[in-house]
Amino acid sequence: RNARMAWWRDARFGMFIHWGLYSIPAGEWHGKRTDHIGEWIMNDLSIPVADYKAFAPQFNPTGFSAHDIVALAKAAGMKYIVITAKHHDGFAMFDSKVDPFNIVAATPFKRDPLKELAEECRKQGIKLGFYYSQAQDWTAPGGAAAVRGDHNKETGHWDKAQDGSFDDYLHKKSIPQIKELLTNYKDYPVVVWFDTPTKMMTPERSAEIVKLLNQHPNLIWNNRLGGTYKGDTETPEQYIPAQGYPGRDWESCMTMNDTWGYKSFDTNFKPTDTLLRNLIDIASKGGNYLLNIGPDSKGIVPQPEVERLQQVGQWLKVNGEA
Ligand code: FUL
Repeated sequence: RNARMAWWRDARFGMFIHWGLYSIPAGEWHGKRTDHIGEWIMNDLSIPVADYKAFAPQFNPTGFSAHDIVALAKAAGMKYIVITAKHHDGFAMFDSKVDPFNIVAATPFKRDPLKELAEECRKQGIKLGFYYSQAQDWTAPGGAAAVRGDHNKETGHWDKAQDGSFDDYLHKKSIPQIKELLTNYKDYPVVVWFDTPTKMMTPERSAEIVKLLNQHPNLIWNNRLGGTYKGDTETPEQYIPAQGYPGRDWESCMTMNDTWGYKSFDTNFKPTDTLLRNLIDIASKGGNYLLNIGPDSKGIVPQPEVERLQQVGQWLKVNGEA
């Protein structure tokens, strides 16, 4: 375990990327603005499955450049990237044979950003990990949904199209896609970042995924898989634990504004010195800082995020060991 964690413990600073179809509504749908995080818009505004899926043919992020994003992470002094391979909306940002609701099969873009990032990370010498929402999936029949608002109190669903068996979803989509992610990108991912297990990820179901993960002995995964699995890393979200986590590896994930997925009207960006103080605070307590960017529907990283990352990198160059 110590050998496996060594690079991660040295890294201190990584880039989180939340990017998906939700960058198209960008926080607003049919004249309604969500005051919650952008990648939750489908759930928060109860968007029907068919309407949400209709974003896919509109998704053509020709401004996406794996080269530029990896170069930006490097310029910032970051040592790894973790990107949303599939968020709760169920849309796969990678070439998936398991389910056609993905960026290659369902959009005019037809490219696999994970593959392009993997190639660039290899070239530019930084690590790559994948975020995967293993339980919540709001567009696949049977997928889980956190119970919110006036949705079904048991399933969290708001559309008949979401009806189905969770075990079917798990065995026909979630686990097969995790397999794809673990095998289609050569030496990557080095991290799998699970999220929101919900009550559906029982110990038995979680164990099926652990079996897969164990076939990749160098893989690092977080504490959000489910069951009683603690994973390798604690994941404080949007805060820095006062005392760190003695005896545990941990990573504070944080946004620069108030959303993970792009929202056109969220301009509440933290100043660069706050980001630097966070990095220093976290590093001094033995943790990692996973700082998020949210590319827009063209694949472009918002300018305020680019500027801040460049400034952090400049500071590290002068004052740090980067
Ligand atoms: C949360 C998710 O529900 C958010 O959308 C985001 O991905 C964050 C990092 O984790 O729990």
